[in-house]
Amino acid sequence: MTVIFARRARLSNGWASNVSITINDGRISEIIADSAPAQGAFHADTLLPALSNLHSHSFQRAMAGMTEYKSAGRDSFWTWRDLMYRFAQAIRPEEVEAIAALVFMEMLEAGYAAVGEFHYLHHQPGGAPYAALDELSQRIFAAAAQTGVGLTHLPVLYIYGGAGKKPPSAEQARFCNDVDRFNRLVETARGKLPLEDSAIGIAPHSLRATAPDDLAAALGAHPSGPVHIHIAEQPKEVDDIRAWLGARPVEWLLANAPVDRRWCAVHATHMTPGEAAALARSGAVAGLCPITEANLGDGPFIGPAYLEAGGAFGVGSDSNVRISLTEELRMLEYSQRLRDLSRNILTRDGAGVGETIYLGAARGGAQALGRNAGAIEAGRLADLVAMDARTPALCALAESRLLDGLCFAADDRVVTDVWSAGRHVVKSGRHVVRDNVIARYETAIKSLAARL
Ligand code: NGQ
Ligand code: ZN
Repeated sequence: MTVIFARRARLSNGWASNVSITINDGRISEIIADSAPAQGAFHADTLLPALSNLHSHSFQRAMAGMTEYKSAGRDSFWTWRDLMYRFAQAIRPEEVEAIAALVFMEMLEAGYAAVGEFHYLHHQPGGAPYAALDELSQRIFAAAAQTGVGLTHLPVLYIYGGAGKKPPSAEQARFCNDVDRFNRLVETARGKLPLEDSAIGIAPHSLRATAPDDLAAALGAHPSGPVHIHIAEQPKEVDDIRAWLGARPVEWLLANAPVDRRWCAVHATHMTPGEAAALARSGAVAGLCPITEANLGDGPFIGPAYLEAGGAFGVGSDSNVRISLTEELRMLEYSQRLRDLSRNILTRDGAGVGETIYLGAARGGAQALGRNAGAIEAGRLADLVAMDARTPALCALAESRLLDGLCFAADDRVVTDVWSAGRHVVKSGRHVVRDNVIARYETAIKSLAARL
């Protein structure tokens, strides 16, 4: 049993002072406001529900900074993808593990308690399976066990090279399975999840990389658990899907798949207002990755129409070019302001923007990961983050403005402690096995860089 005593905490019905929170078996068992600190309680300043990072390809962290130069006449998402595919060819299993451990550690230090790892590096270069079909899933599991991050593993179904059942390129071979082998991979990995609160879902990569019959077959084999899909990230994808299936991607998905609260529509960037309202009504979570979407030139999310319709959303760090919770949320709102030439877009009913997107992303991220978290409530997993609100960027703010200050005025250095399902993995701003994780990452990245 652990007890945290927080000077203040953001409970689901508002701010409370002098809050004692008891954690048993990874879950919050009791919350008492206006309490005195129990002996042996851990003292925190300001306690918040910790976010779930709903979309990550951890291996891409190791190529951060390697694609920020002109390679084509006009660089784009698609020219970045060529470089990324080449990079993905070189990675070995022990490197997958070391990179994922670094990424999970960085996420925890930024204030995330859990991650949805959208995992498509399955096989050897050229496409032959490893001796264990789920070898690379096991590497992700080892990294989650080492760092203590809450993991929702999302093995990816990747079959085709592009819309219209285009054959995969040689570089895509590492990603590919037919539906039968994919189902076997998921079931094998399911039996080996690393921590009690770990979960598994499925991720049809995109409408480009699957076809309607494969999508239906995979969904039929997995009637419960999270379903994540990349959708409508780039205008070319919208054009390709319309040419092939006769509808825009989100429009097609909503008409042809049983989209509901299990689903996470990753990006969902290029939607009409009608699609946005329909996606919101489906109950699915929009998986927004504002830093990566800016980095890759995807475009801004259609926030006003989606929020107006009451849509659920969460945030993910996708390519992991930069892992920062505060920057991710800030970029989400700033992308809206830059498009609309106005301020305070992602909020309704007079609540602050930072408060709206932080608490919304906490709930939506947990929903997308199939994780009973996202709010400080008895019975939920103890995914918690403590920040130091006495820091200069926050010390003058009223409680009602603290989350706005966190998103717009502060940075991740205000995070002091993080608990993932009650595991106290970040203390005084540092992950508890930080040095070890970094040493292993440095060894791995030097060996990998030498082969690029
Ligand atoms: C991915 N990235 O799965 O890593 C993709 C690129 C693809 C983003 N969509 C690969 N941001 O689209 O096939
Ligand atoms: Zn992605």
